[in-house]
Amino acid sequence: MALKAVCVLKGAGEVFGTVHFEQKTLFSSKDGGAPVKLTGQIVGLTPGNHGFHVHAFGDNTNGCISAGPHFNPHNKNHGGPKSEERHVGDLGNVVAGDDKVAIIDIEDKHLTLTGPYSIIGRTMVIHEKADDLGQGGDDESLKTGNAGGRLACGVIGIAQ
Ligand SMILES: [Cu+2]
Ligand SMILES: [Zn+2]
Repeated sequence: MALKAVCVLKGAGEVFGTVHFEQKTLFSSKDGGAPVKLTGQIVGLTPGNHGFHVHAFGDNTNGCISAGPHFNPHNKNHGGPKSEERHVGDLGNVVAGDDKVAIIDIEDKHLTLTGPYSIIGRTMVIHEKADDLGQGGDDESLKTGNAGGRLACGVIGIAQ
């Protein structure tokens, strides 16, 4: 049985997108189960890298800012998706082409759709700038990756 979730990202500007999530077993990879697969696309982006994260709260009351910081249940520093030291929500960058479209095709071992650390009910955010993956050499790099403003976001919900 696979768990499925979906997120529709919207913002104040022209950026929007859809992300589908799928996890093949009920356990996260860290518990010996399956990684989460993310597929979809985000449009309206400037060409290049854009930080892409799961943020802590499923709250869009004041737009994407209400989603709070990166989802970080284990109190780690910010990092890249392949770093051992990373927030659970750290998915690195997605890359937009000259057509302003970023195709999302990610497999991540830290995310899970079940249990106490499930990302369902939290928010996906696409950022203005590139995520430096914690390598920027300043304090902000270890918190946000210096990815700048929040262009669009959406709450991750259960899909059929
Ligand atoms: Cu973010
Ligand atoms: Zn982070």
